[in-house]
Amino acid sequence: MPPTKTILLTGGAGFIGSNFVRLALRTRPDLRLINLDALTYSGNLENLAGVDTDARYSFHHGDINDAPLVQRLVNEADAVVHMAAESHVDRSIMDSRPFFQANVMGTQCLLDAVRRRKGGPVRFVYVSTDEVYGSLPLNRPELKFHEGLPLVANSPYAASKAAGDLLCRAYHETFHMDIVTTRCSNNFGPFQFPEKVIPLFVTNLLENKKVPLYGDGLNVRDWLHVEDHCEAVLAVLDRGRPGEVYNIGGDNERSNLELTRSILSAMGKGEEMIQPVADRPGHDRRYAIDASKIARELGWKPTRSSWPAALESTVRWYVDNDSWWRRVKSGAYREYYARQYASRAAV
Ligand code: NAD
Ligand code: TDX
Repeated sequence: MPPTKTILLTGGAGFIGSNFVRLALRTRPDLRLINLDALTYSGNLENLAGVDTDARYSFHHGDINDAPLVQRLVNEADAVVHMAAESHVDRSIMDSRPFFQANVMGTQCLLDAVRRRKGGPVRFVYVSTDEVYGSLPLNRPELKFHEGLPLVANSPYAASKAAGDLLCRAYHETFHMDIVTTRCSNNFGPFQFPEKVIPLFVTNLLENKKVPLYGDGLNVRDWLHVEDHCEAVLAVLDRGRPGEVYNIGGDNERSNLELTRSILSAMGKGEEMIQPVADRPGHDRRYAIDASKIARELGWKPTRSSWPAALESTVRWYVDNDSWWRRVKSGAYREYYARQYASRAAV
């Protein structure tokens, strides 16, 4: 079947974007993908090795704030999936400016290009995050994030993503544009930049370094395999209702301590490798997702996230892809790591 639909994907050289490209090319012969990515520190064309020669895929090196380029690519597309972002909470605490440039101004630039698209606006899927809802208490396990909650962002990263959510809402209400927003929980899987907790801990252990656990280690995250997230985004692209928000989650809550112990056990390491360090400022205590709306309306359910097998296969991917993470963990990464953990004294 020849492709019938062209998707402009932003941020396709990052962790989730590159997994989206792989999954879409493998499972969706009807789609052609244009990947627009600025190749910031976390964007890496190696993440696309092997699939980048597919005739249904093309890459454009550029910034989502480059209005003429964005307009040209939007004019060629039948839909936009917007994933490009500054994505790491700790970096947003060190310097929030790039987050507002990319996550707010970049989103606004894309929305304007879709509004002015030659031939009329097309569907715009905004990939947001559960962090826009703020934090849940540990002593109320029955509480979960649902789509009707107000946005209560606690980190500069979350505030920049929430601003994007509000822009999407405003463009839908004001200009009647076909915009759908997703809010997903923490992803894990291959090609994740080793500043995020799972690849950081696994690769530290492979280097025989300790793992820096923030605070009391009892903060909870809801873990979802990246391909489950990408399938949910495809379902929203195909069948999401205009103007709606869809939560995406794995119903897989783990404390950071529990996660760390699972990684240690998968790697045959002991608890002496845990280094407690000062807490992240404004550290959200618990994320938990009510994903019943996307299940009910779009029939999506996670199929790849069952724990501990999915975590163990992710650990194995980093063990087997030594040259990928060693290259990524060199150069400018070393400076970031030294700065980040110099400010987090061991406790
Ligand atoms: P990532 O940092 O691995 O990738 C981000 C990509 O965006 C990189 O390839 C980068 O080069 C590109 N990019 C950044 N600024 C750009 C700009 N101005 N112009 C063009 N490209 C630019 O991030 P990720 O973890 O893959 O996250 C992707 C999206 O999913 C983000 O929008 C993030 O907020 C959201 N999200 C992530 C998670 C998670 O657990 N990682 C969970 C929920 C939502
Ligand atoms: O060194 C560490 N030690 C530690 O204890 C790091 C990097 C993290 N942590 C803790 C902080 C969090 O409670 O682990 C948990 C997960 O941290 P991150 O991997 O930084 O993810 P998080 O802050 O939860 O945000 C992630 O999920 C939502 C993504 O980075 C976001 O892009 C996404 O929106």
